[in-house]
Amino acid sequence: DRKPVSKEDSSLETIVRRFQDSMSVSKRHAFWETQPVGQFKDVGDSSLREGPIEPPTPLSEVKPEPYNLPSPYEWATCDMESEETCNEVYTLLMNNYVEDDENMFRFNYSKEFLSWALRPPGYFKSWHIGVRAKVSKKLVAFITGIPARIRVRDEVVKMAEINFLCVHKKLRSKRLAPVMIKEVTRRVHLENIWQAAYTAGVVLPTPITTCQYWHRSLNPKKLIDVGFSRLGARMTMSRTVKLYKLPDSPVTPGFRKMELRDVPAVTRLLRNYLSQFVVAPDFDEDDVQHWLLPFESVVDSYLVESPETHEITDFCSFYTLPSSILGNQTYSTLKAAYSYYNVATKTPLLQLMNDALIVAKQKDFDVFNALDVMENESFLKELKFGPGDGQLHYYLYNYRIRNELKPSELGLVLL
Ligand code: MYA
Repeated sequence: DRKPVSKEDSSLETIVRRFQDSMSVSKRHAFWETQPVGQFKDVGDSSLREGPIEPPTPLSEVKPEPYNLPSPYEWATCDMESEETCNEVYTLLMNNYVEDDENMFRFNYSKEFLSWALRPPGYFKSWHIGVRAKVSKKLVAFITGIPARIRVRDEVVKMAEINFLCVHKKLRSKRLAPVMIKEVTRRVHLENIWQAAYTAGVVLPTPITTCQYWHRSLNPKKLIDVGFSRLGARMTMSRTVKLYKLPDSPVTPGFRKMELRDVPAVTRLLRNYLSQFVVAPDFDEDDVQHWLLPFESVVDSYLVESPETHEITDFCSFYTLPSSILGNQTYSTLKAAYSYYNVATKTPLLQLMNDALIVAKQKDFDVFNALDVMENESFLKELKFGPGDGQLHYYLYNYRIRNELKPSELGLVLL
């Protein structure tokens, strides 16, 4: 029931889980069957039109009061500008958020990351929803939305991006998640927004596409020591270290860190690039400044400025998302970089991404992760990424897509 902390794929468990996933279309979903999402029974029904599944209702018909929680709990809007609240959210997620299938790693989003991810231009505080124990006031569950404009084919749709759904381990399987999803839906509706986008590691009705994580070792010795990867067949540690060696610094002339003055050029480059995908964000300059301007230990962005014309021709970015290593004597954290948005118009994408790997290595990341979205397939194998055991399913709420998309038709990366 999660978004995967993917690690290198080498196990029978993966085959078993894939099989179970493939059978899960026949599973009943008491909650999801009541929601305006593509239902499994409708897969392949070409009489259904693309677009909103339900029309918006008048705002006066949106339930004005919150949904009921079990009586020991109460709703709490989380002020992510408050350091204290940010700490509470951080701690809940650090101890209870997404783990890999074998419970070896757990996402450990930093406070700075959470504060950045939840406060983009035009964000709503009311969409940062906590559940507290009434007596102790302890934060026991969380779900968030942020506003986004997402283009589906030639339609730009106002949506909420839903993320950080988390229920404390001791409160699992009590049907709290459906109440939280209904409550965030209600609060999104109150802002006159009727669609949402989200990702999950679990199969629900019905993914618009299913992507795979790929991993590029930067610090193979540590990755092997902590069980993230395994020594390949007929490989020694020293051959492995040599295999993943990278140059000390980027090779592309004019490769440099993005700066504030680059926002207009990067916006143009990115908008033009993303226009080719079926589903992609509709970024303006404010969005680019928020999401892509480098922010220490949160997001890194580089570009290529032509040494002759000073034109910005290429761009690459990644975000920082460490995972806690559960129960290792030597190491407590896996430092992971996640490929974000990349655009190559002049430099070959392969070379650009190799430079991204080089700077990630310089910054001491252990691994560089990427999904097979956009044009990523074109560099994964050549740059020595290996397939992960984690799948990531993408979903839209109250918006039907007629046929499943290929990962390469998707231009959206959610954090
Ligand atoms: S994905 C990350 C999710 N978080 C984790 O994996 C962290 C670790 N796990 C947990 O904290 C809990 O296991 C969670 C479930 C909270 C996930 N997305 O309360 P329950 C359905 C959607 O008894 P619990 C992310 O953050 C499940 O199929 N539904 O279960 C994006 C079942 O329904 P049904 C999920 O294990 C979130 C019901 O919940 C997920 O205690 C997008 C069981 O509830 C999941 N990841 O708690 C949310 N996992 O019977 C949707 C389970 O029908 C947003 N379930 O199968 C939709 C758009 C809303 C806005 C609309 C605006 C217009």
